[in-house]
Amino acid sequence: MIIWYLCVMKLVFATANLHKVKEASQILGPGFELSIPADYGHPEDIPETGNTLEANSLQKAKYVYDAIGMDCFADDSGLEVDALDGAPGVYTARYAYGDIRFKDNLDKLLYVLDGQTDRRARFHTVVTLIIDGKPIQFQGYCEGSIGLKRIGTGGFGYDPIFIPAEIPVFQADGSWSLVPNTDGLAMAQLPDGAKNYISHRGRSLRIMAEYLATLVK
Ligand code: ITT
Repeated sequence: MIIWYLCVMKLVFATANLHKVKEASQILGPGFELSIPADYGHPEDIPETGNTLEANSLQKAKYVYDAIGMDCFADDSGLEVDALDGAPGVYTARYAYGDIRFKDNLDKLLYVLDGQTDRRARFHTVVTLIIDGKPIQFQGYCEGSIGLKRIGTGGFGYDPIFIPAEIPVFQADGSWSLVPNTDGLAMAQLPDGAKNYISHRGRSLRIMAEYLATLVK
């Protein structure tokens, strides 16, 4: 059931990643009240055993809907690198797992791309929304490339080595416009609002919000 209370929509975000929760709250704004499975006594890692972002996103959302019984959504995200035929993709969170040569995922990706001139890549998010038990998916992409080293301290995950192709510039009228990222700024150098405007998560969640708005008209 869609619950409106003082025009606020309550949704459980099926994640244990608090960076995602912070971004989703900023992206969706005050019309949404987000909670997480840990708020309902489910702090465990939600299983992700699929071979695609779509499958894992659906698995996470269904797990939480079955456990908690509230309208919810999940976000499964991956970094798709052209020179690696789309890897690490669905394995982005575990890219360096078990490989003792690398201290973390970014370290491994920089190593694997050493000397590679084609560094094109994109972040891809699949959001699965479950309302009244019915799932629907939304896609979001952010095109860019993999930098040569880590830059910046904002965002999370791969943001210090992801160079978005376009960045938003704040206009005097309060809107954003997109311009080519000629300075090669990393995602981790952008303010939160700028990242959310161009990010895979921002794009997919805004489409979800538009869809939800159609349900309550
Ligand atoms: P949940 O499954 O609990 O939501 P997670 O961190 O495991 O959290 P994913 O399975 O979607 O999330 O894995 C996504 C991986 O991609 C993970 O390594 C993240 O650090 C990275 N990632 C996702 N979104 C990102 C973003 O906006 N910026 C940088 N890295 C991101």
